[in-house]
Amino acid sequence: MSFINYAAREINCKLVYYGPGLCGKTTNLQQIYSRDLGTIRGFKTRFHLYTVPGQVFYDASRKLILKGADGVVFVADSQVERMEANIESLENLGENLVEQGHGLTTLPHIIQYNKRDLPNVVPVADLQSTLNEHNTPWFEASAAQGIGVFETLKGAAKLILTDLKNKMAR
Ligand SMILES: Nc1nc2c(ncn2[C@@H]2O[C@H](COP(=O)(O)OP(=O)(O)O)[C@@H](O)[C@H]2O)c(=O)[nH]1
Ligand SMILES: [Mg+2]
Repeated sequence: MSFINYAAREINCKLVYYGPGLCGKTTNLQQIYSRDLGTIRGFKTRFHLYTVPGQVFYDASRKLILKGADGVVFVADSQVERMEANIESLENLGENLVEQGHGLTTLPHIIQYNKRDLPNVVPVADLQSTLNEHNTPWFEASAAQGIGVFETLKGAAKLILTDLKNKMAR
C-alpha cells in the first residue's frame, strides 16, 4: 500500500522489521534510519522503517504496525535457545498477515539471520530448513556491529520495488 506523491515524484514504502523479542530489530533500525533507495519510473523511492514489539502480549500493536506494510524483514535470532521464539514469531507473522488479506506468499519478505557473531548459533542450513519455508532471500548479520544491515535493507527494497513495478504494470 505504497503512498505515491505525484507532486514530489516520490513513492513512499513501508517496511516492517518483525521478529521475537531481543532479536535485534531496533538495532537494525538504529544503524539505518529512513533511506531513499533508487528511483522507479522517475519517482524517488523512500523507505519508512518500522519495528514491532516482540513480546507475545503485544499482538494488537504488531497488527497495527503491520497494516499497510509493503514488505517485511523477519529478523531471526540465530542463538540455539531462541529457535522456539523464532518459530513462534514467524507463525504469528503469518497469522497476522492472513488476517490482513495477505500471506507470506503474497507480501514481499526476506529473512535476516542475526547475531552471527555469537558462539552458540544454529548453522545457517538448519535455520534455512526451519524458517525459510518459502525460499525467500536471506542475509546473515551482526546488527550490533552493523554487519549485514544494509544488505538486508537493500534486499528488501529490491523485492518491494519489483513487486511495485509489477503492480504498476498491470
Ligand atoms: N552479539 C550481538 N548482539 C546483538 C546483535 N544485534 C542486537 N544485539 C543485542 O541484542 C539486544 C536486543 O537488541 P534489540 O535491537 O533491542 O532487539 P529487539 O527487541 O528486536 O528490538 C541488545 O542488547 C543488542 O545490542 C548482534 O548481531 N550480535
Ligand atoms: Mg525493539
